Amino acid sequence: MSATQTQPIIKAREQRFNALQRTLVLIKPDAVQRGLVGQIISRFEARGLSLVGVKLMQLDAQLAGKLYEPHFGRPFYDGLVSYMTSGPIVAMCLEGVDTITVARKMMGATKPAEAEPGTIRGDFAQRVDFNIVHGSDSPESAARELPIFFSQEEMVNHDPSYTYFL
Ligand code: DAT
Ligand code: MG
Repeated sequence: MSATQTQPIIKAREQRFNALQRTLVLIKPDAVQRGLVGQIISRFEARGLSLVGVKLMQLDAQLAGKLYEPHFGRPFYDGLVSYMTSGPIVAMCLEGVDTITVARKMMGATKPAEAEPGTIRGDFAQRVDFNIVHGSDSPESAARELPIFFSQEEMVNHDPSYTYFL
């Protein structure tokens, strides 16, 4: 190879997509009612996570129960299901690098009093039972939760240019 020739730095599409991870994020009913949808989505967009699925939904008790099945039987479970069905939510599938960890960090601690300023809960929420966003907490949770909200066809395939360098 001559000195002027370089190795291609752009990896094959399949290889690049293997570096990406998808997660479920929900904007809960109180945040929709308070008009925070745009601000919350903007934060994830600004961080570089791609919106690959989005829908406005009214959950019923069955769907909310499916999402929070791991919490069934906890003292706050019934209240949580009533809260999640009290009005429309926005469901999103976000994609990026280490998306699950990044989205959870951006959301802040479950209890808003413990959430750092600069996080979504730390900036917009006061109560644990009205903590305005949900995010899958592990790859296993994302794999369980995403199909509750999105079929494969409802999630698009992006090819943002930053993935060329992954
Ligand atoms: P997270 O939403 O941060 O993943 P989690 O999975 O432990 O938190 O709990 C799910 C939701 O249940 C949480 O967002 C709000 C509600 N919740 C949790 N602990 C609670 C409590 N002690 N009192 C009232 N609601 C609670
Ligand atoms: Mg959780």
